[in-house]
Amino acid sequence: MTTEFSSSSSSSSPSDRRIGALLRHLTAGSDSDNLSSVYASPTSGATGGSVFAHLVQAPEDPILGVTVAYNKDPSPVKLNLGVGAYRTEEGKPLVLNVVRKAEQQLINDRTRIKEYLPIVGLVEFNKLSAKLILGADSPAIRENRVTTVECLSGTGSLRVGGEFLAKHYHQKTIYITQPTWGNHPKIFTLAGLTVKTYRYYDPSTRGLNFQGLLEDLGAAPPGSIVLLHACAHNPTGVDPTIQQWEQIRQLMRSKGLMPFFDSAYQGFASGSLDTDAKPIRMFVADGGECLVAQSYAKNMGLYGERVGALSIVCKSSDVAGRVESQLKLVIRPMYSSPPIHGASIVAVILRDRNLFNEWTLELKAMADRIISMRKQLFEALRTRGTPGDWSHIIKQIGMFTFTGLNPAQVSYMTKEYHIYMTSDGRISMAGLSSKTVPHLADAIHAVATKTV
Ligand code: PLA
Repeated sequence: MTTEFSSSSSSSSPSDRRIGALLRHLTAGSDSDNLSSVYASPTSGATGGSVFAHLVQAPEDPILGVTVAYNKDPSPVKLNLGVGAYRTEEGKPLVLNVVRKAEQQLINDRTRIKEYLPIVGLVEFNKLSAKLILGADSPAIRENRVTTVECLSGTGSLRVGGEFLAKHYHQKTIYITQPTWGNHPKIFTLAGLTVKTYRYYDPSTRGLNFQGLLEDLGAAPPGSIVLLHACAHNPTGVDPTIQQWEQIRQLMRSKGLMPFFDSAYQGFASGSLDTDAKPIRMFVADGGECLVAQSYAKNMGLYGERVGALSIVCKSSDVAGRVESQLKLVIRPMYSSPPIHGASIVAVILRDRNLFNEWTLELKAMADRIISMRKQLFEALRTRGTPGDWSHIIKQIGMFTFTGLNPAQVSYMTKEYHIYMTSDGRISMAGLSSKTVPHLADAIHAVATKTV
């Protein structure tokens, strides 16, 4: 190494320069050695193994990996019921008409620019998002004690909220439902929280384990964070009734537990935006604090636009202002500021009464189609005389049915029928159509009548 003796520095003394020259002369023969040692260094191109050679191949994501496998299957009858993405009766992805109109408006507006948004995102979008989830007449909004930041869809909103809590909230444990969306534990662990579960689903009734839920939340240390699926629980499709929500609220408030709502399916469960937001509004109405992560992926079909919002309802506008200032410190080093296009589409639709009404109709049509798929699948199994009680297909709500099929049955259906779903037996009803129901029913009938 000669760099320490470099004589190129203009500040070096004549004697330094002489020593440098002498050293270069003495080591002249090793110049090429120097070069080869550069080439052989761990990150150089020529020789040697990769510095990443020790890595093992990571498994595909349990949900998104289903689509990867589906895409590789050449079968003409293949069916993807893995990821929760809406399909039309023709099995095609859907861009809502109202979204097309909003985009046209945006394109026609020549004054629109592509500057960075502020760290908190599009301010009008944030206001409208808070109104959509909390209700236009929400006292919390009126009293200016809600802070809302635009985030990268539901996932980004959960992550930002998680990191904010890990940094600033006194309790670092978050309780999530057993089972839950597979990404929840990863998001919150990486955000710096400790993840624990509370009982939620009872496999024997394929319904809610309400007693277990109350016991587990009742035993959680005071102040713990509790993740609640606002509606259309993923993966089970089982939601508490409004009376049960009220009991959950009372219990949580009495123990000072912090509600963190994940609202990924507003409008998809019942077809009504207001009905699906009710549990959240019950918690906000009592004057207490909570967090809400919203996604527009499903209800506006804006999956790839990655548009969502995190709202934190506080006790006073003063606190809300300081919370927002700290949220900015979480966001800035993470992705600096959110994207502009998706949020602009949402703002155009939410601010215009006609477009808003049109959206609610399209949303209802999607929810209704899913409900009709439930009925058709249930009927198809009944006419086949498939053994077992399949009534949960019509009782469960939202995008998914938690069939009760086990991993072996699922893999049999994939191998023999080219039907793709997550290994826990969850099927996306939104991926089904009248044409594909018989194929799915045949597959379920087959696995239910033979030992796989
Ligand atoms: N929360 C829940 C409960 C979800 O089911 C999903 C998406 C999200 C948040 C995040 O969605 P977003 O970031 O796209 O807004 N769950 C899907 C897709 C639909 C996925 O796994 O990413 C699912 O198939 O479960």
